[in-house]
Amino acid sequence: STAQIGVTGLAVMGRNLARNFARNGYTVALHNRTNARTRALVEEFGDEGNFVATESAEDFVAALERPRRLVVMVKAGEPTDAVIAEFAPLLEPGDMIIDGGNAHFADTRRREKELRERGIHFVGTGVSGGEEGALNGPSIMPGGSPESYDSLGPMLEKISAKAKNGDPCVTHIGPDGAGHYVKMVHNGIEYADMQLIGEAYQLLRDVAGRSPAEIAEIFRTWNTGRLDSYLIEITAEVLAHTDADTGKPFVDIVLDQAEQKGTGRWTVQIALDLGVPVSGIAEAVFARAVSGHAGLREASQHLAGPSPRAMGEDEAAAFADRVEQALYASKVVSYTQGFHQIAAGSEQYEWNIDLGKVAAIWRGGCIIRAAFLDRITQAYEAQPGLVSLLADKGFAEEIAAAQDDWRTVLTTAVTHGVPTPALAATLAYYDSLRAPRLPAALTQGQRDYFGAHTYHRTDRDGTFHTLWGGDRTEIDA
Ligand code: NBP
Repeated sequence: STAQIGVTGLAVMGRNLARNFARNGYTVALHNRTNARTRALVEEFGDEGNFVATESAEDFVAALERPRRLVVMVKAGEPTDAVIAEFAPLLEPGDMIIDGGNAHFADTRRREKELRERGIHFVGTGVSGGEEGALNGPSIMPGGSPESYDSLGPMLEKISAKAKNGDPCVTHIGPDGAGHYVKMVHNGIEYADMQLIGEAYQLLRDVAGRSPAEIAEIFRTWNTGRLDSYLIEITAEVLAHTDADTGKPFVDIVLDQAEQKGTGRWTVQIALDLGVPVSGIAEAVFARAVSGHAGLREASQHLAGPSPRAMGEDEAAAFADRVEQALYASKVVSYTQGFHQIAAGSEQYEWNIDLGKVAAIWRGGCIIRAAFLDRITQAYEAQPGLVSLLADKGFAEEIAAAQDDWRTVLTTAVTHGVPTPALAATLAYYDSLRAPRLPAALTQGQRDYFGAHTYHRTDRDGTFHTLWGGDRTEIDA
């Protein structure tokens, strides 16, 4: 038993993670259901480090030094349970199973509990950064017991991405499902980011009349400022790309039906259960759904829209600047909503998640890495009990400076008939929080009228009902 870590499941993610461990000096035991994958890895990359290729579960487990650290990178869902069922009987108390797949945190909670009862640490771990990240340094979000992090943390810190200041992009998120939960919300925020960028693109295209190549340049400029992020960077690359077959902009030859694997949908489903308004993320998930309803869209081509309006050159240039303001403000709001969801999950499941640390480990490696995450960390460090990112003075001031443009962009979008669901939902959230009074008072009145659901008053304590069907006197309920 010579290997400090083992990886089973050697498709793109597992194979790159195994190589990453090996390149960092660890001896890595390898295993895959289909042995051909294991052999291929050793053949192609065996000279990158020390690998111990194994072809059975028993040999794999025997190759690992104790306490064993066994990383599972198989397809999430039933395959994960199958792998646990295969390996758990071969393990001993104190050993660790690290699930790096995109598991649902509820599954992780169940698996962690079952394995804990057998003395095995189950470390549900979010891994972000795609195959590139897995190889060169992902952002890593491990849950599970503090003891497991003591043993595993230093290794994860070594293979993880590093932020610009050198900090490793990994931290112990919290017990049982906390890591996979945070990874889920990370992906939800990623959906919102992508949708907001998509809406900004469409406004620049359809309202400001810019070509994809011109928009690529605009995004490149934005990427040098406060929007500096991986997603803005790759957006410029995609927009600048020309299709080799047709010579057309690549973005114009791709079918406009967005697919999804489910983590965005989970985020919204859980947000509904917890009562957390993540409207930016929800609109992003719905926008992908709308795009995929090809028949519905086809049948709607006759629906009326506004008369086309052309924008003068000066106006278009000024509009592009306004779109940057709107995109930034909406981005701040969607992160605000995502962090609210993490805080709510942390409270519900007693995870005690440090929100500032979550922002800090997203600064490198992951898909939503962005310069402004530093600001989020600073905001939570300055005020650990911060109720909302919008309550941070710095963010509030930035949005105050952006809001006129944000509103102009949305009224322009409406006038031109360009759909901007996520930009609009995030502004509506902002205005809802700001509003001194909400029509919820009327909602309560309606509920009391049709269902005697009662209401509270602003001027005195108690629960009340009005006799709507009678003389409309108010009674204590
Ligand atoms: P896949 O999700 O495509 O899974 C393929 C692997 O699962 C293969 O090693 C396969 O073995 C194994 N497997 C399956 Br399928 N059923 C199995 C079973 N019943 N027992 C044992 N092994 C089984 O691989 P991936 O794209 O590398 O992703 C791995 C995990 O990482 C997933 O959970 C994914 O959601 C997550 N993730 C992926 C990304 C990404 O960018 N792709 C990013 C972050 C996280 P075989 O070779 O014998 O078929």
